[in-house]
Amino acid sequence: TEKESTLAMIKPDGLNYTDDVKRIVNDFGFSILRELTVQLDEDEVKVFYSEHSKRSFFPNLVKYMTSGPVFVMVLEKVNAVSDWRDLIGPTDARKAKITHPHSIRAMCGLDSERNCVHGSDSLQSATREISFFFRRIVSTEGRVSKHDEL
Ligand code: YYY
Ligand code: MG
Repeated sequence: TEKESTLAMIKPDGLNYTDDVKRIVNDFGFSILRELTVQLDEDEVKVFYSEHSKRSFFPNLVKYMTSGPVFVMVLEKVNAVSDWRDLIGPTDARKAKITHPHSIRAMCGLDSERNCVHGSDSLQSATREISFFFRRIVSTEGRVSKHDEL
């Protein structure tokens, strides 16, 4: 069983929960390979979320994601992609509060838009999203090599 890397992000309205999220990251055995606080601009959000560009919520998503800095982490462990998705819970934080009360979105999210955290949905997405933020990290099969320099 190989280690994987995934991209975790705390969205602008979740930054107050950074310590809580990092405690959960550590408790569940993830290694934090990279951390970055960055203010995204509209064009960057449009690229990051390009798969949703035709959705009616897209303009609001771009507004929300540019409303302040985000905190990004590359997390590594066996099964990192699906384990992180399980920890954050369903997209709609209102639903998360009912069906996954211990999830991160239940803790700090508000609704299906303002859901306070992101997690890559597949190894392929993880590779794309990690290189979006950390261009000079070369990843193979979703795994970030610790030997690559930033
Ligand atoms: O992967 P995940 O974040 O759980 O959900 P997606 O369906 O990929 O949507 C990405 C992002 O878009 C979501 O985190 C918030 C926003 N969004 C929204 O604003 N309103 C919706 N009805 C669905 C998604
Ligand atoms: Mg998604």
